[in-house]
Amino acid sequence: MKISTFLRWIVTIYGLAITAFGYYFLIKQKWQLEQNYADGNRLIFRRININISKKRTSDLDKTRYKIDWHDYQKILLDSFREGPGEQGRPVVLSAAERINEDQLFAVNGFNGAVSDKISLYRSLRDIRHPDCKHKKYLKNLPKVSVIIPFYNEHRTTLLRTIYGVLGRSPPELIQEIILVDDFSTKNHNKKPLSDYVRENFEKVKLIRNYKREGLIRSRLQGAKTAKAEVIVFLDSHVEPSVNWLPPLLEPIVLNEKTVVCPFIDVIDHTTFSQFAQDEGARGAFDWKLNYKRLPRLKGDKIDPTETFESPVMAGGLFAMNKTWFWTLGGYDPHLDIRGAEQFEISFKIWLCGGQILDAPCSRVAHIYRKFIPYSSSVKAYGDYLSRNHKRVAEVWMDEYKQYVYKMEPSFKRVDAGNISQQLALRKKLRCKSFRWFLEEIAFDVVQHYPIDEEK
Ligand SMILES: [Mn+2]
Repeated sequence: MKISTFLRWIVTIYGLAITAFGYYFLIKQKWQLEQNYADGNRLIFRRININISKKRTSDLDKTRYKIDWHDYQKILLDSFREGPGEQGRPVVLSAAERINEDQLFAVNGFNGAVSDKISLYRSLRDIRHPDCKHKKYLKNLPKVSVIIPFYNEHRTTLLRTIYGVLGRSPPELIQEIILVDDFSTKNHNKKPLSDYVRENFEKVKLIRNYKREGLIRSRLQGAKTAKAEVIVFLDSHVEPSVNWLPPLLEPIVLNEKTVVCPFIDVIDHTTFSQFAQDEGARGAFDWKLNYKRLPRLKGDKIDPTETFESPVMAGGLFAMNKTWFWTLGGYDPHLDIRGAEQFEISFKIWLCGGQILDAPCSRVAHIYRKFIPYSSSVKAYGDYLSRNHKRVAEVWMDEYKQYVYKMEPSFKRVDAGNISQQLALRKKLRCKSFRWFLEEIAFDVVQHYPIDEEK
């Protein structure tokens, strides 16, 4: 073999090795990007990302780069916890412990004596879909102000709500927790609570109403003082589950007009055991404006960890961009106490260009009371339930309000008060018609609750 042929071989092999290494390097990089940007439907973006400059990549990182937000050390520590109610297990009281049981049940609508036996921070069972347990979310998530209004809430259920939020959220995402006391009359909600909050929490603020305003205006009060980019509303007797927060926030980063609701699990009012309500449903209404749950759509079930559209939110647990909340005027401030607010905000979000998603990987357990322990009529506000519903029907439901009045004639007789501001807002934001909502978003409501239905 001539030396020149030998050299030619060497050069060729060397060239091939460099090419192979180059390919290996590219494929490895692509694989890493796919890991980071894994999202199933962003294949095209991933391919493009390989060729873009570093600066461009860092811009894209804000909306593409994902991490595992789970705190595995904490999860492990929680799994070792033992004691009454730990791991979401039911609690049984001894005869001696049952002395106050009836009295505490009567004033709360749930078993306050059982609550008092459970640690203020307790572990829950992880009942999320297995695929949620390693799901990644955007690294760049906004901070939140968690707003928790309360009225005569039992001491330990209120504190457990706070410890649950602080214990199972990434600390860097919690700007503050805002407690709004709606003029409670129980002594422990007054100075003892102020003292406890001051001595034990850095991030918790307590603001108080000077007369009974109700849940709706209390939420507005909290939102007014909120400092973070995103506000999260919670009830005062909930226990957020593991990694509940990132799945609520990511969809808001991708579209700031998106409002995201967690799955709401059940804490039994008698034993405080924790269990799932079901595998999720889409929120809707009947023509008396009762909240109803409709089956999920077949297409939603392809990926059980993915968010899905819901026409009406379940209650008052949701995350929302603060600016978007105020663009929509918050809640109608003339809705008194409680009732119809979930319809008002849901109709408004959809009709005025936003969307509501349910996030199956975000779960918050909630105590559903056995009964409402305080008088549901607040004298100063008269028949506020009918008036609230009528305001919503008049402002948002167009010609469809007549079906509500047909099914619930009592609404027709009440005075809705001045709705000119609400109507002006609807006009200013150029919100769509209720017909559009029924055709595009809540398209199966009429199938389940026909509009010509007689009583
Ligand atoms: Mn509640």
